[in-house]
Amino acid sequence: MQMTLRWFGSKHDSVTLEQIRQVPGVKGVITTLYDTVPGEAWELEDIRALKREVEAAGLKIAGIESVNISDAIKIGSPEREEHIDNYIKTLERLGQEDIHMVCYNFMPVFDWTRTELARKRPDGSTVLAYNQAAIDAIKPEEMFDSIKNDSNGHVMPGWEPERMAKIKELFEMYKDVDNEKLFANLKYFLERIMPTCDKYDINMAIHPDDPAWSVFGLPRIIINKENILRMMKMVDNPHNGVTFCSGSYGTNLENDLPDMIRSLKGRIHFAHVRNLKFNSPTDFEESAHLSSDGTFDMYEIMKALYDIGFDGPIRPDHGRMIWGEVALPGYGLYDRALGATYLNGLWEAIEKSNKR
Ligand code: CS2
Ligand code: MN
Repeated sequence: MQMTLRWFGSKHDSVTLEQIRQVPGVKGVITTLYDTVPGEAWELEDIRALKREVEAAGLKIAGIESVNISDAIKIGSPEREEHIDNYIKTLERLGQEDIHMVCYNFMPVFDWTRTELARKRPDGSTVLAYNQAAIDAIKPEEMFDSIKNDSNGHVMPGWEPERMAKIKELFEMYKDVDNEKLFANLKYFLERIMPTCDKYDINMAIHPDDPAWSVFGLPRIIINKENILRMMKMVDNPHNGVTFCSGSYGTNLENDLPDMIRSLKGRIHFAHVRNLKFNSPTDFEESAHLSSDGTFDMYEIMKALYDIGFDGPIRPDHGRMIWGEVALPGYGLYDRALGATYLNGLWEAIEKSNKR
C-alpha cells in the first residue's frame, strides 16, 4: 500500500504540502482540481500545473479524488453523452500525465451527509457526527445552511453554495430515478469509459454512499456487499473497482468490513480507513482511528487489505479536530497524521508477522 493524505489545493486547504511531506511514510497526496464543474473536461495545462506544484514539494499525485460525475450522467438525461465525452477527455489527459487512479461517487444530489460537523467529545476534541433523528426532523435545503454555518468558513466539497440554489430542481430531476435506474445509468457510464481506462491503465474507484442508506428518499446503491459485487459483475473489467471506505460502509453495522474487503480482491484500487464510534445504530461519531476509541477492529481491516495483496493508495479519512487546529472539518493535519502513523504501524506489524 502507499500511504497518502488528501490535499485540497493551496487555494482551499489550511494544510500545506510541506507539512504533509513531514508525516512519516507519506509520499503522495490525493487531490483534485477544485475549480472544475462536473460535466466539463479538465484542461491538460491545469493538470500539469497541479502536478508540478505537488512534485515541487517532493510528493507525487497518487490519485484523484474526485473527478465528479454530473447529475445528467446519474439521471441519464440527454446531456449525458456530452458529459461522458468530456469525462473521457479528462481521463485521457490524466493518463497522459501518468495519473492512474480516479475516485468518484454516484450519490444523487448530496455527497456525504453528517448532521454535526463539530460534536464535542469528552476529551475536548470535535468530530463529525450523524444522527438519524436529526435528519428526519429537517428538510434537505436546511442541511446546506447547517453545513455552511459549521464549516469554519471553508466550502465543503459536495456542499457548494451553487448546488444549494438548485436544490429543489435537483430533487425534481431525480424523481423518476430509482435504484434500478441508477444502476443502469452507472453501467452505461462505465461501459463508455472502460476502453479509455484500458488504454491508459486507469483504475476507477467508486466511493460508497455515506451513510450507506437512502437519505431524504433519494436512491442509494453503493451501500453493501451484494450491491458492489453486482456492480463489479455488471461491468466485469479490473479497471472497474472501488474505493473501500471503512467509515462509509461501516455506517451500516450489518456490513462486515473485513469480509467485504476479502470479497473484493483485485478490485480495491483505493482505501479510506477510519473508525466510527456508535452510540446507537442510528447515532455515530467519527472517533480517532485507534480500534479502542471506536467500534471497528482496525487491525482486522488492515489485515484483510494485506491478505488480498492491496497495493494501491490508502489514506486516513476524516480526523478529529484537536490541539486547537482550525481547518476544514474532518481534514485537519494533526489527527490525520496520527491516523496515518497508526495505520502504518499496523501494516508494519502485519507485514513482519507474516514474513516470520
Ligand atoms: C469523502 C467523500 O470526505 C469524504 O467523506 O470520503 O466526500 C469522497 O471524497 C467522495 O464521495 C468521493 O467522490
Ligand atoms: Mn471516504
